[in-house]
Amino acid sequence: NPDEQSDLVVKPRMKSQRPPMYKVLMLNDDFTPMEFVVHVLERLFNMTHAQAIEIMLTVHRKGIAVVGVFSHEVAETKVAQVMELARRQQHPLQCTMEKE
Ligand code: NFA
Repeated sequence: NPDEQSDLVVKPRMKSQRPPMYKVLMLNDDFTPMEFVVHVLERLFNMTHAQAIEIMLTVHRKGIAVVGVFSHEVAETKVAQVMELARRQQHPLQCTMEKE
């Protein structure tokens, strides 16, 4: 009976469609003040002061760190907000996003 399960007849299974998530990454540079980075992390990524210092130091030491994981739309907004705050203060701070 071809409708019975066998090795050759496979029931279609629905894949659970979770939306892709995006890492927001912050890059180190030699000029942006540490306190500005901490301020950005507190303000835009809802971190405590202690968390913000920890992540800022990770970026400073390792060159790059994930600062959050969001939907595509939220990640794009966060990147744009970081870049706008940095631009307004004329800091070269860079922020980007990539698919998880
Ligand atoms: N490296 C910067 C400094 O020494 C601090 C910094 C940390 C910049 C994280 C960018 C990102 N002032």
